[in-house]
Amino acid sequence: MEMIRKKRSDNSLIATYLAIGATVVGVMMIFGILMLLAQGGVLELQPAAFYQFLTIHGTGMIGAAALAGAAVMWYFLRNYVDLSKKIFGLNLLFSLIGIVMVIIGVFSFEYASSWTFLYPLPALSANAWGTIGALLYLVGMLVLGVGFLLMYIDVGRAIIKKYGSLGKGLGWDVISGKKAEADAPPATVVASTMVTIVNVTALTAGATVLIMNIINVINPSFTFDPLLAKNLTYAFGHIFANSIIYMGVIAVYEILPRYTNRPWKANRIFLIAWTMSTSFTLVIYTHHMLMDSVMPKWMLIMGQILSYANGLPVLVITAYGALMIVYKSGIKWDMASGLIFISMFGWTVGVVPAIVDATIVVNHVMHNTKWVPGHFHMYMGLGAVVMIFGFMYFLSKEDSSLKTNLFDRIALICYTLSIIGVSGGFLVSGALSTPRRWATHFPDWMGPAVFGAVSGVLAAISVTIFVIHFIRYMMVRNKGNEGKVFHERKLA
Ligand code: HEM
Ligand SMILES: [Cu+2]
Repeated sequence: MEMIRKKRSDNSLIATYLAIGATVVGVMMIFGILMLLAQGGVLELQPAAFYQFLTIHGTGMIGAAALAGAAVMWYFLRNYVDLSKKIFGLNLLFSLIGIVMVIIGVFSFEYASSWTFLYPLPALSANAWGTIGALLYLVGMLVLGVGFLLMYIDVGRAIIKKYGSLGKGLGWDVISGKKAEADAPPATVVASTMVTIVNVTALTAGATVLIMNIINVINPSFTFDPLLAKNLTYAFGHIFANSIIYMGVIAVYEILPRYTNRPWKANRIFLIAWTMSTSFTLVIYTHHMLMDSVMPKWMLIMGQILSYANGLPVLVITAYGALMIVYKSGIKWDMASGLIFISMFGWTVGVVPAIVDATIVVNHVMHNTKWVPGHFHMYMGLGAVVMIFGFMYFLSKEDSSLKTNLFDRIALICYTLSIIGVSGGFLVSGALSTPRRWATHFPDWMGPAVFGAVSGVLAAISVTIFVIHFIRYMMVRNKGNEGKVFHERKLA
């Protein structure tokens, strides 16, 4: 009983993470829609404003989705290892401070480097923005990153304490045959270990290059190697953005077994897949460097080959596992299980154009086109973020007696179609060779942008419905004992 009470009180912090994350995702969609309307020639928008929107949209989406993804990981991981709630709370605080600084930097001081802040752009803006804007943005990102870094260090500590090492968290002793498959770490622990390894690396690289940028903004005579900066920046950005889906997928591993009464076993193949994706994720950021002819050729070739393979092991093992666990299980479809299943579809479909783009020959033609946002909007918008929405419905069902209604179900269908529309619009634009990150488009390029904007409106409305349901759950559970009564009832 004590345990349940403690967990229920932790749930309110987890719910706060999710409410903030999902709300920010919804608000950022509005900036996405405005950008598409501007590109589509429907809305008159100053280019400077477009790039501010681009910056806040990219930063906000990745930051908010990572925040919500961390909540999914934390909710389930605490059942296996002893996590620090203080540090988890601290991460939220740091993130909020960072977000506020970024918002002020972008909207009050017109900072607009896009979320990739590629050196030396923060300092060299041709007077588009000044020192204060750049500092607010860069320091804000640093604060945000430090919060996440602390959290992953705590997660790593807890996993090492329980399992002996991060290698054992990935099940290496099972892979090597020293331990039986039956004693493999749970899927949640494996995924959390992977994310800890890649994100501690990513955040360290990110903090390093942010600090170098900050010094360069304050004192322009301090310069550093732009190629090193680009490597560090993409090591951060690529890995951190990727890690969201690897936190979200924990919802798949935990929720589907509860709905089907079948366990999700971490067998040897599963463990090997996760170890492969761990190492690939760390090195394939080099696919962002394919245009940098000064990079060592072997690195680019490696980046190319491994990019094909990057997420595939985990994706295949998870998609296959999800189909197997659901097949003839008599699963009850509701909002949570439905969203989780759709997320597997979005992830799978979104990876295909990514693999096409990772091919050097295609990359030379496609990389700076809207083909790229086309694939990542699919696997972020219909993969990672949907895992998070699915988890939100799961939590509200598990933790209260709040019922879903027809609106929720309509929103699920509308959301799915709308993200296919947004991503499809980007992919068509890419096939027409429309460059990405251009504030204005030629008339030939405008059609798919307008189509994407209309789809985007549908997505934003759907997310609003998801968020309203979740806020209602938070209100119900704050009202007092309802949740507790529910829990006791279920346990009885
Ligand atoms: C209604 C849904 C959405 C719409 C209408 C939308 C729209 C846009 C647009 C117009 C761009 C700029 C494209 C260009 O380069 O010309 C963009 C970029 C981007 N979006 Fe979205 N988006 C949506 C959802 C999302 C979601 C769910 C995520 C991630 C969780 C996301 C993450 C990003 C990122 C990371 C960029 C790249 C920013 C950059 O190039 O610096 N978006 N989006
Ligand atoms: Cu990448």
